[in-house]
Amino acid sequence: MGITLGCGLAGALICRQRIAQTGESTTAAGTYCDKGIGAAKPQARPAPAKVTTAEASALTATDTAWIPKINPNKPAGHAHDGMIWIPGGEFWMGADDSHMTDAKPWHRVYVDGFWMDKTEVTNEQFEQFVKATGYVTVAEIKPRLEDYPQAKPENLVAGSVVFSPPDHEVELGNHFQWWSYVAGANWRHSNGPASDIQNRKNHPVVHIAYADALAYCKWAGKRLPTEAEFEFASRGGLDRKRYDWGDEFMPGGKHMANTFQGHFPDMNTGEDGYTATAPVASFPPNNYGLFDMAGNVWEWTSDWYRADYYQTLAASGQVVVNPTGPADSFDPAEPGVVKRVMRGGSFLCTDQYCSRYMAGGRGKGEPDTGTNHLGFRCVIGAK
Ligand SMILES: [Ca+2]
Repeated sequence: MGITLGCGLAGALICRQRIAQTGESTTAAGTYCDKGIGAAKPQARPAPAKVTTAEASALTATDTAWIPKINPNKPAGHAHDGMIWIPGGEFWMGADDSHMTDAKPWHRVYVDGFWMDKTEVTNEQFEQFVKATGYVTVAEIKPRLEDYPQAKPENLVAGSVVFSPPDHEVELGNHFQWWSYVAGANWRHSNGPASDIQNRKNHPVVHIAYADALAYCKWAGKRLPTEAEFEFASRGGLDRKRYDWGDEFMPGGKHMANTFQGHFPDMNTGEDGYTATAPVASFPPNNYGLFDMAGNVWEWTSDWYRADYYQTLAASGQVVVNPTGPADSFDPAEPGVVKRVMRGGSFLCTDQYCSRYMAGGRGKGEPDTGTNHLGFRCVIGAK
């Protein structure tokens, strides 16, 4: 999946209405990474704010001899349980993939060292947080009509968005064919009221809205990673590789991440062992010892999402130091809908639809919307 949903909680409540309004039913092959309501209409996309793609490409082409540098691996302060020291340094950030225009171009970034959770936050960890604080997640609260004035009152029920695949092949242009807003779905009931997490304590917590992730991180004395921190960490010191572990998706025929196999979205064969979330750390760690930085569940970062952000950074011609994202959000696929960046891809990612489990792949989602393939992890940094 290239996106979490394409229309968030508000959209989920009124999504059929929005589909009817757009009249969208198909899209060109290979464009699903930018998919959203109103996507696949490139003629409607505004030009980047500060620099054209051609200019940005020319800039980076002159700098390709630049060699990334990893900082000396000396942890700052004492060790933190369950966390890994990420040394920081300079690296090439982004990707060069025709299906991921928002991840272009390659640009140079420096990040300070930081500590990062070794795994995604688990159900067990989130349960400890809830027991200690009485926190109630966004998905457990009935939406208010004043916040979603376009929603039908009968649809204003607490719930979240769940992958609900059809049993037959469908056009990939309409993601509402496999996403449903399910009343009673939340982190304790990831597939709806009839499901529970009794046997999933070590799975990543899901149905987490941005505010939920922030609340947990604050309670834990941590924060969310920036997008640049996430990518630096996920690359594990490798330079411009396609995946966190190298250029080959399945080295030696081995699955390196929990992704989707079969036929999307109707037939998930689970050849990698899992048709939904896997217990954290079920797949090999990257070079830094981090697990599931690709696949399993999408993870929130603290950056606002702009499709043109990397072009703006590249145009500076400088190594960008500790970027924290643009000042505002703009997704040409859904103008007017603010989104945060998420990273890593999920168990639903496949090259049949969108392979954003790639090291430079970016995701995006509305802050109020959790799904059953979206979680998070935290960092402790200098900032
Ligand atoms: Ca899988």
